[in-house]
Amino acid sequence: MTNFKKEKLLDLYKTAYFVRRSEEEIANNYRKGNIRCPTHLSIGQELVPAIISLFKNNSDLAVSSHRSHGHYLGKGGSLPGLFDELHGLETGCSGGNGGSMHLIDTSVGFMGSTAIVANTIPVGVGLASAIKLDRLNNVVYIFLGDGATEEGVFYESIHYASLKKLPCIFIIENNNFSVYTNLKSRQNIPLSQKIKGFGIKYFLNEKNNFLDLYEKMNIALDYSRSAKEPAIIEVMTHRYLEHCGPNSDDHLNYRDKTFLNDWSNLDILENIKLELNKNYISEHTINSINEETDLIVKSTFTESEEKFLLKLKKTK
Ligand SMILES: Cc1ncc(C[n+]2csc(CCOP(=O)(O)OP(=O)(O)O)c2C)c(N)n1
Ligand SMILES: [Mg+2]
Repeated sequence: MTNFKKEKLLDLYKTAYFVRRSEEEIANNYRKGNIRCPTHLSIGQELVPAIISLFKNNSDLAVSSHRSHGHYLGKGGSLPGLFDELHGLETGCSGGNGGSMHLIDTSVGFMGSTAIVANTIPVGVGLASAIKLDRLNNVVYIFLGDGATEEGVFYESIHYASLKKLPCIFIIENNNFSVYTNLKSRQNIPLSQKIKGFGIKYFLNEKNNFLDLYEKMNIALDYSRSAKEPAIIEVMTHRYLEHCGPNSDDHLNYRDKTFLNDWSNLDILENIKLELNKNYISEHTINSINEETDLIVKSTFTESEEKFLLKLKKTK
């Protein structure tokens, strides 16, 4: 753990802040109408992307779903590629044809995200199968939400991965909601209990505890890589904004006040900052990281937007 603190804490903060600022930039500019695709932001859910970035290995693969900006960036996906994709430009990571829910950057092993809930889960299992057949030493991250575990294909996929001993890690970001419906109204038995029957190693992470997730990710990765076995990590998390779009929808009251307060006290950036302070990393250092990141994110977005406006002018 001490090693983690010394070597990784700043990197963890940098990625978490970078992912948050990138999505805030999207939210702040969305109302202009230049981004014309539905956009599911993961502001508040930066823990998983930040942890993933600490295990950077472009030969490890990843797939994701509709809320995938963080996973794409955490895996090292190109920021101009993301912003250009949102603006529908040919220079976007999917050639401008896919928008926010169809991201890809194979140069860093991010093999794609799609809009159909649970759609990429079996694709990830297929990739893990190919890795095993090719006798490679890599793993596949399969990112999904709690809602996706209600699709039959999730159970088929974990069954197949367990049966065939495939090197993949299912990372379930459980934000307790599928659009407006909470987990209790949708599932009668805890996910962990259902998973038990499939004989897959299962880990739970709660309360944005990044040290705990780092440790569990390490164990899961070592295990999956060496034993060629799947693992599941369920990460309790929280999205700050509406299901789809740049606004808060807390006034709709589908998430009760205590739930919202509990999570706002667990903000991942604030959590990491507390740990940075404990490790005598100064406010000045943190501010410099923030300023440098703000500059990169803002200038990359502006550049992308200008390209979009120029294209719009030409087509008029
Ligand atoms: C097969 C399918 N059913 C329904 C939808 C509509 N839909 C889009 S996102 C979503 C909720 C998914 O919840 P979850 O997997 O928990 O992800 P979260 O949005 O919470 O990140 C639904 C129902 C869809 N895109 N695909
Ligand atoms: Mg959810």
